[in-house]
Order: sequence, then structure tokens, then C-alpha cells
Amino acid sequence: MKPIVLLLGCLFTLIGANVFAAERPNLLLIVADDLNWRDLGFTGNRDIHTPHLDQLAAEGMQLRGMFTPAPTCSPCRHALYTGLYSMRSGAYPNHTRAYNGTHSMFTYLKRSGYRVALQGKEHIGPPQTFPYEHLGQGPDDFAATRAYVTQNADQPWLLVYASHDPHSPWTRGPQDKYDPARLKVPPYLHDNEVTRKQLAAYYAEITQFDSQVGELMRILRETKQVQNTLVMFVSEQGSSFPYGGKWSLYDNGIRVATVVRWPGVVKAGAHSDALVQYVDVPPTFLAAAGIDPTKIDTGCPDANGARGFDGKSFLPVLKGLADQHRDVVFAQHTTVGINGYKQPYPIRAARDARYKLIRNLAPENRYSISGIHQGEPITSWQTDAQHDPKLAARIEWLFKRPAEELYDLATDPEETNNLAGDPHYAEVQTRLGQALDAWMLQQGDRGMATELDAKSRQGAGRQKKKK
Ligand SMILES: [Ca+2]
Repeated sequence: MKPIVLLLGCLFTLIGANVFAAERPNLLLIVADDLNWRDLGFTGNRDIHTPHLDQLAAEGMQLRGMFTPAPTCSPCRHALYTGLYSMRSGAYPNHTRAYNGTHSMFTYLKRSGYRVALQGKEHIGPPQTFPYEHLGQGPDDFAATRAYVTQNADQPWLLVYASHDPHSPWTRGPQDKYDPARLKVPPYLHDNEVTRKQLAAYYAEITQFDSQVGELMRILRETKQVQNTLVMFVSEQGSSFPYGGKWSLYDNGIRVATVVRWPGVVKAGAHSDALVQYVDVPPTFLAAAGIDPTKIDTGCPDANGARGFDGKSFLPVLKGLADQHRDVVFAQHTTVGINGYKQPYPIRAARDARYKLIRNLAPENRYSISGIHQGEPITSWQTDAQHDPKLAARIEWLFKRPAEELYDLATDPEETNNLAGDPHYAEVQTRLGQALDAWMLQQGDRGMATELDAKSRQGAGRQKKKK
């Protein structure tokens, strides 16, 4: 009897494995560039036209608790592709690269038989860490996309589609759709003519990005892969307006609009508020492909010598089996090496479902980079502030902040009422402070010393592409 049971067991395992292999989904990750999570139709902006993304959200699950661990292009993409936080991987300033020997989801999926490619913006390195085929002549080369996804029907594929939109300069898209005078200016921006004009141009580029998403979905439909492809969209990180979020750890900077569409697995029209981070995306993709992400050696140990991912799979959230994933999410911002920076102004943050603690590690310095502190629209804001003390104070906050900031996101989503030092919130401040300390230790993050090392972590990656 026993040998027969054993034989049946083996047969079942073999058949099971084969069936599973045949069902491995294609993986399409769509990444915008400098898109504030609020600036989409489906996240509530009534001025913006994003019909294809709204459709995607209706057909998939919205993850409302997704956060990037870094608010600039290069470190946030490294975290998204490697599953490692910025300090540990060495990819923490902008225009950066991971430590030699670090692997990424391209490595693991390629090893397991996927074809792997990236189309559009790279801004990551070194090339050995990201062994993908770089597709086509830019994001608008959809002939290359179509050729890639139809190359071999027997082999699943991963495609990261990384748009350049809506990164500034805002020159593309249907500008006639947006009348500056009629827009509702978001409350965190100062409303004047310069802001409105720039906002209209930025919105037009968001619609341009949306049309790229429409093209990608059309290709999946026409090649009959719309059922067996997991599509994930992420908004990347905040926009480059002052208070638009980029270069800051406010929610405008680190919160990410995210949709996952996977027919048969993820319920259409669903949403989750579970806290998740970019570092959780590679483990989730591996789990979706039938690979155990807890067995992965990332090639890049943390400060305790552990070699696995910083992230973990949120597949149970996608399947509707869990509504929680993380207690706290983390983020860092490194200013050294950013265009136009004058003094180091390192920032760290820990956020739970309700509160956020931000630490400015060099509050004695002034924060000044070209992106938000120089040129337009800030110059026009400064002119208006000559007769507006409230606006003047708001502008000054962009340059100089206290050592600690604490916000209650439930009552203060714009993060304008700093509760740090308020005895009523002392327990919250201590708890998030301890979580932040533990994270920095695990990451080997030495604060200011790490900030001052940032230039050694720049350059020599794949070519950085700027519009
Ligand atoms: Ca970006």
C-alpha cells in the first residue's frame, strides 16, 4: 500500500508543479514619474482626465496604503525593484546605484524562467543588479512593447514600463483640455497665475501618461493576455511643485496611488488600506510567480547580517485574505547631491496608520535645492508673500523646520499642525521614534554621517535619463 501512496504522491506533485508552471502570470509594472497620488481621477481629483487609469482601478484593487521609502526618482526605483530599503542597498541619494552584488526582481524572475524587460526611464544601477532587456526607443515605442509580449507564448514575462510623464518640463499632452483659470488649485499650493499655468501643463502630462496606460492595456487585450497578466500601476512619488511632495516626507511625497489588476485573483473594484511599501513589491511578484520570497538571498546583507528582503509579499492582501500588512512604514530623504543643493538637510520618517513622525537631522541648516526653492513657481509665491505673512511663514517652512514634526493624519491630512512636543502625544512620538531608531540601526543608517557619504553612492549606474 505504502509504495502506491508514495507513487501517487509523486505523480500528484509533478502534475501539480506542471499545472502551476503553466499558470504563472505575466507581470506588468507601470510606473509614472513625479505624479502626486492625489492627482488622478480615481483618487478624487475632479479636474484631471485619466479614463484609462480610472478603468484600471475599477477592474482591480486600489492599495491606499502604499508608500515609497524615498521621495526622489532614483532611490525609490531601486527600492521598488530590489525589495531593499535605501540605506541598506546603498541606493539612497538621487542619481544613485546599489552596492555591487545586489540582486533585483529582474535577477530572480529571469533565473526562474521569465523573460525580463524594462521600457522607458532607467535611473538605476549597476547594470549587473538589473539584468533586463531595455526595450525600444523610449516609452512611446509601442511596436517594441507589442513585439516583446508576443515573442514567445510559452514563456511568462516581466515588463516594467517606466514612463517619463508627468516629470517636468511639462510639454506633452492635451493642454487645450485644461484651462488654467478654471482649475481648482489644491489647498497645499499657493493659488496664483504662475501656479495655475504650471498646474494645467502638469495635468496635461498626466493625461498623456494615462493614454500610455490605455495603449498598454490595448496591447494586452489584442494579444489575448489581459486575463493572465498581473498589472500593477504605481504613481512613483510626489510632484515637483513646492509642497507637491517630491523632495519631502509629507504624504504628498511618499504616499503612492497603486492599483493591482489580476483577473481571477484580485477582486474588481476592491480596495485596501493596509500599509505596504515599494520594498514589498518584489516579494509579492515572486509569490505571484510561485517563488518563495522568504528563501531569497538578496546579495546585500543588512546591519545584522540578514540577507533576505526588507519587504514581504502582500499577496494575502491582494487575495482579500488579509487587511493588514505592516504596522509602520519608513522613509528617508537625502539632499546631498541633488541639483542646486546648498547645505545637507537629511530627513527621516516613520508613519503608522494614523500618525507620522518626521525627523530633520540638521535643523540648524537651511534646506535649499533648485527643484522647489528656486525659480518658478516659488519666486512668484515669494513676491505674493511680501503682503501675506501667512504665506511667508508657509514658504519659510520649505526652507527651515524643527528637529521633530508629528502629525495626526486622521485630522490633519495636509500635515500643517505640528504636534511634536505636545504632552498629549508624547507616547505616540516616543513609539514612532523608537521604531525609527530600530529601522535606522537595521539599515546601517548613521544619519548625518551617511548623508555626508552620499556622493560616494552616486554615478556609474545605468545612464540617467532626463527630459
Ligand atoms: Ca520621479
